[in-house]
Amino acid sequence: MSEGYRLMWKNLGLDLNAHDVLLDVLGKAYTDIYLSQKNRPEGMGYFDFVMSEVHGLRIQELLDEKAAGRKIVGSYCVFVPEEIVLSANATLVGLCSGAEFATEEVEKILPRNTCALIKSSFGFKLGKVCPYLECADMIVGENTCDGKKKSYEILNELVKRLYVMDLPQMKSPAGKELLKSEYYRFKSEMEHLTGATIDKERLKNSIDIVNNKRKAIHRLASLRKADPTPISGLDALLANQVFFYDNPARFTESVNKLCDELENRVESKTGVFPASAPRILISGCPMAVPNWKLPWIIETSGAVVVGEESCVGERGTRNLVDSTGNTVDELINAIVEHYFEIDCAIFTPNPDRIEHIVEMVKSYKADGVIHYGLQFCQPYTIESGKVEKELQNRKIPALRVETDYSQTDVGQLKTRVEAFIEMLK
Ligand code: BJ8
Repeated sequence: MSEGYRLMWKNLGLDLNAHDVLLDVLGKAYTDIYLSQKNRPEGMGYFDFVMSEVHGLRIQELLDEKAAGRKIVGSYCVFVPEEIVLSANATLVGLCSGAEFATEEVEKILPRNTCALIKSSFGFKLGKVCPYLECADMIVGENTCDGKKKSYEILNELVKRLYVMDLPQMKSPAGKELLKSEYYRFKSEMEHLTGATIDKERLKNSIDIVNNKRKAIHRLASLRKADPTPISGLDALLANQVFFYDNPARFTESVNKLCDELENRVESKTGVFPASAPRILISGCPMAVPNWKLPWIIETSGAVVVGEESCVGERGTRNLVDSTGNTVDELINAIVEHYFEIDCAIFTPNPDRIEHIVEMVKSYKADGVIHYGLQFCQPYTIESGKVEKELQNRKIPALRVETDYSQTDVGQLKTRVEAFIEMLK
């Protein structure tokens, strides 16, 4: 990445030496995992560029937005509605939590048996290596799992402005009411942060912008149903990860351009893997940048990932928000309806998620499901037993894996994944 960015990083308060180490590791991982893939669509060139500039040009853009009076809001969860952020004249960015960093420091303030995602978010803060975190005017936390909600009490002491959103735990009428009142509270907070008034027009416009991103991602997902699939699971995951960082309009345009190319590939039956490659659906915890471990293991073991039942994937994007409402309240209701359908494992009970997994197996013609649980993630690892049982009942092969962000278990995981793929063949 260009030397010219060093001053920008320094002004943001990053630890330049630690940041150099992070960029080195990231760059090498990207080269080994992404650039070594064969027969990639040309449209992935855009995403390669985004990744090469993820701490450079994109940060410069955000700082330019700030200089022009826009606010930057960071979040860790798909329950934070981008529609409300955009309509307050602010930009939402997902905060990195997909790599280990400063683990020793983190474990001084969080228990060792905390999931890798939470530890990672703290590691990026304590290690001073995340320019997104440092340029955010406000960070939004959410009361989802216990690990997150308790750790936000500590994060609150480390960042300048943390706002915590309460979230329901049950899909009941009272749960929906809570979500609605929390989205109204968030709307007021955003208005207070930016000085903007969120009216009907602004909301409608923002709903359309975010829906367009989702429509492009739906188009990409649907092209992966083809056999052979025209794009690797790794590349499709990257597009889903960039969803959280990029300028929304540019992202939509780039994904649609990629899809134009993929349509031609589907027509000519050009695939990245042979048609006989077993098709895998990944289900479970979200995979934030640069967490590519499991899909990389799967796709270097002779199978292809055709879908992700995940918040960085279909769980977060599958439905659109109805933008036909005529009042702010009707539009907020539509936003609530949309987000209330997210079947995160923090909900109890959570039967819709299992139905969604089964529906995805059918529509993506998956041969098997690999359930991905992060170690110490109680919601997903506990729910994985139910998921596995239900899949067995329906004669869908399933493998449960539990892992973290380290590389120490790669060999062991690969052996299990290879055996599963052999069985599918
Ligand atoms: S809506 S999945 S993005 S909460 S892995 S931190 S659950 S212990 S990430 Fe999530 Fe929102 Fe739900 Fe999606 Fe806790 Fe589990 Fe860690 Fe997790």
